Amino acid sequence: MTSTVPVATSLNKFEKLKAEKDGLAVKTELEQFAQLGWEAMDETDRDHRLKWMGVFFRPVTPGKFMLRLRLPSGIITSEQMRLLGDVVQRYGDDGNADITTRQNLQLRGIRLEDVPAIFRKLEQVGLTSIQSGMDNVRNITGSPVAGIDADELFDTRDLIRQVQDLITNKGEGNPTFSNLPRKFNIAIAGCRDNSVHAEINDIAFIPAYKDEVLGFNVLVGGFFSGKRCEAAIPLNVWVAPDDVVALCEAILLVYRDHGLRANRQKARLMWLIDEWGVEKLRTAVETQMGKALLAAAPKDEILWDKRDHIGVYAQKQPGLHYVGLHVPVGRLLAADMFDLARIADVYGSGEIRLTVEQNVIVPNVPDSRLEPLLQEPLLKRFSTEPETLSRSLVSCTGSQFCNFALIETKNRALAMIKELEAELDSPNNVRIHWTGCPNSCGQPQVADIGLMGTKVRKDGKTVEGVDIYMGGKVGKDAALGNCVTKGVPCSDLKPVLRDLLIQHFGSELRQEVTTGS
Ligand code: SRM
Ligand code: SF4
Repeated sequence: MTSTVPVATSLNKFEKLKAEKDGLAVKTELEQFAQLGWEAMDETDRDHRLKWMGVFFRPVTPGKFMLRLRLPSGIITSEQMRLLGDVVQRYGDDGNADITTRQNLQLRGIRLEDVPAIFRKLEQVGLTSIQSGMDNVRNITGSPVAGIDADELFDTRDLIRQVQDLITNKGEGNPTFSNLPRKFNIAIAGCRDNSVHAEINDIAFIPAYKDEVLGFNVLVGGFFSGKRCEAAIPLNVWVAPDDVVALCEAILLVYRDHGLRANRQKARLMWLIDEWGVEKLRTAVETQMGKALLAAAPKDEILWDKRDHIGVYAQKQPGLHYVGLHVPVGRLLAADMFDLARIADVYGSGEIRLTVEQNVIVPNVPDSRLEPLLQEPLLKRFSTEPETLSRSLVSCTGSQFCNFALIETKNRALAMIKELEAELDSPNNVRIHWTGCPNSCGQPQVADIGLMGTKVRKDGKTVEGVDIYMGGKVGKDAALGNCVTKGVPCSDLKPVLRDLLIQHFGSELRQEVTTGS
């Protein structure tokens, strides 16, 4: 089945480039691009269509591409991690990897001439990066402790894998879903704490009982963009687990064929819901599925605050534990990747999990292996007991690699948190999220304190600054935060954050700061 995208009379730049040649077409041209080199190849293929393969041209570091993988549920094996470590190690100081806010990995420093060989290796270890950028479905998120959580309601791993296999044709590429009106996010939660941020996905499944059968209530239309941010709303549908894949397929087909395409700023699913109303979307989805859907269950099973999974926790399997490590702003070097792979092999079952907070979990650690694991030198940097402010720090890529960025984020976030921790005693975890521009990849609207990059005027000059968001609530009754202060120059930010932490989050000035000693 191929796309039946309606022909618009005047197409925007992106609809035009997709109509001229499907993004997936570049899959068969990679060898040719590798021989031509990034400077000589067609610019539209380089800057846009390569993203259908997960290969992102970076204008900030021309010639050094970013590779975005797909890791359903954020699960990766030690073998896969080692291979990715090999890839980034090859690029020396240019190479590293970032854990993303969708439980995924992005590799940096990639040379185009190496892409065909890298793809052959990815395939050998069962990894794919296909359809991870542009107008495709992004990495599908799920509980990072699915299958091992002592309190989980439903192990979502297999469902999430099935949805990815549908969308990508088991990693081969699927033209049925490669020309959506815009990007698309799906999350499936089987846990009690909404660890997927269901509310900010275009489709989210959250656990709910109907007539004593465990299935999912369905939310739709959540998204962030520079123009508008909305939490997902109920579709008024409950599905049994067996219908999850078919429902995803039906919603995607309805969105593909009816989603708005004229203006890219108004193309996400919520804009179609605005135009149609949620009832019409529901009817169209039923027609697509060829069957009536049940109404949503009156209540869902998200009952807890969101956990961050950092530390040591007993698994549902007796005698086994998962160990959550804090990875500062999600940045990994090749050596860290090798070390994580070794640790997973030596102490666990060779599996590693990633979280939407850009951290790592090592599952399946037996009682007897816990102590030696906690003594590993890597845990001095990737701690199981980080300080309260560092613990919940999240940051998007920022200007180091992203050309949309209005400010530097990751390095600044780390430096700022260290300075604040030196000045403050902070008894509570405070979720501070940095994002380099209004696209909100760092999700400032879900944070206790969200910092969104902007440009501001200071002393007659344009400098880097932030808009401050507060009030994001996660877990049960999740709600988006709002902008409370606009345009704070980054050079003036520390005292502003210090005051917010003292006034709202129970932090106190350390004695040595108050006495000046
Ligand atoms: Fe994002 C575009 C990075 C999660 C909203 N995002 C980009 C690009 C591809 C822009 C570019 O080409 O430079 C960034 C790549 C920079 C780089 O070199 O790393 C980028 N987004 C990221 C990541 C890596 C942030 C991070 O540091 O973790 C996340 C990758 C997730 C993944 O594994 O696939 C990432 N982006 C998000 C999220 C959060 C989420 O999904 O929970 C959002 C908000 C939620 C949403 O999409 O509704 C998000 N990214 C955007 C947008 C705004 C979309 C819109 O509808 O307008 C853009 C711009 C666009 O698509 O036009 C964007
Ligand atoms: Fe880039 Fe902006 Fe997304 Fe940060 S929020 S990664 S700066 S697009």
